[in-house]
Amino acid sequence: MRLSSSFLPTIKEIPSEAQIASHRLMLRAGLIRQTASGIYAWLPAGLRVLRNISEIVRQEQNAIGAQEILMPTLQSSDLWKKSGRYDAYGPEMLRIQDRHKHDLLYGPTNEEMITDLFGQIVKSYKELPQILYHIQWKFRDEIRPRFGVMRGREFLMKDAYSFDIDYDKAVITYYKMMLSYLRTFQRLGVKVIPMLADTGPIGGDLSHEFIILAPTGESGVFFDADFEEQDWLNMQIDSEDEKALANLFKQITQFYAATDEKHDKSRWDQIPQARRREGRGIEVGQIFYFGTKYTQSMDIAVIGSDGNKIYPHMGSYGIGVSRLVGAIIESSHDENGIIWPDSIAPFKACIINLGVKDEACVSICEKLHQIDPENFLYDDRDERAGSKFADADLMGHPWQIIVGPRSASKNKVEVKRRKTGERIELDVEEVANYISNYNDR
Ligand code: P5A
Repeated sequence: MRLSSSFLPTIKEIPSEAQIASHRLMLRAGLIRQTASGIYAWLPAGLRVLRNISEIVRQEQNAIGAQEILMPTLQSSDLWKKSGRYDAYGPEMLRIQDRHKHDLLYGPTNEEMITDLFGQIVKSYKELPQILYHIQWKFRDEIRPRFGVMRGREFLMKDAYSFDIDYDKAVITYYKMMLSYLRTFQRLGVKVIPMLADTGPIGGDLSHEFIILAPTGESGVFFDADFEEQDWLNMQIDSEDEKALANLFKQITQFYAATDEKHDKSRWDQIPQARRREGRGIEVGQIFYFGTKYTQSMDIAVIGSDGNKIYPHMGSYGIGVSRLVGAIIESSHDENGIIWPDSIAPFKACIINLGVKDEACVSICEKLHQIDPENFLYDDRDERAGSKFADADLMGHPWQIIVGPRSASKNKVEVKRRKTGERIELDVEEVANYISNYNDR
């Protein structure tokens, strides 16, 4: 993509409406624009990040046998009246009437709809377990939308729902999802801590939030410092091995980690003072086990092996895909701009042409651009070097390939790693290999 003809508007000034770094950077780097309070349009660079995150989430859901579907954003109120949540959900739910005066709503979550869908299709215990998920926009009429996409009104969520024959199987699915989440967040390049959490309007008695530590986070958190030392993912767990899953869960939960709503002072006091960590964090995911809450209230059952009705045990599992864009920036930026993890960067590299009127520069840039025209952004604008560097730093491309007249005459370019600032001079022909074989120390 060529910067001169693209829709990638960067802003030099600091937007006054944004209170936290990630919101400021998302506006300045041209990822989003607000269209109404808590509602955002995603511009090309932002959309690329959203898609990259979704793809990693999708791969890790598929890897544990979850199946992707797509449910609509609009739901009939009838389902919610059955479960009893239509009134209970309160003013956060956006209620709409169609021309026939039917009550609709813009889905804040999909427990009811999936339970109904499951009931239409699955009739026998033999068809269990099932894990279904979609990646779809949600609407919650938050009283105080703030921090940009972190607490939006319309936001993108991955929500998965599981159906199991009994409690024992359902908790295994819960553990499996926890493993999948740890793998997902690791691939996204962020450090998360699963913390015991309150279940709120979703319900149930077992829940964990996945928290990225950040001083601007909205959740108060308490955890054992030893938690940060653990490397669960090196344990090589097979997601079909029930014993290994239960063991992972045991290992994780032996360390104290809780959000403020679930903080247990007596357990806290037993942790040596030096290991107690108190702080703030951003909730990028939450998982729930709520048993038969919805299957029973909506009377959705399967036939068991003895011919009797069984209400499947359910869980639901959310990842805030759009919130993650803000949360990742919040934990990965410096004074000059965003520092994208390679796995989700909108562009792998930016080719910075410092001599747009110099034949050698232009020809080298064109050649480099051909390595990967989709993922190498080409800054071909006739601008000052300083403002090109500033934009590349602001947009956070993992690599900058700097092409200036002096080195271009010797067929050389400079390659800069955004994360470390490390620079190296390379022959033009070496660039592709250098970037693709690079390992961070
Ligand atoms: C689990 C999936 C649920 O809704 N039902 C389906 C369950 N959980 S949750 O914790 O309420 O939401 C899941 C994740 O969505 C993100 N999120 C938000 N992101 C941006 N703006 C919001 N207003 C917002 N509300 C929730 C969070 O990352 C949350 O963990």
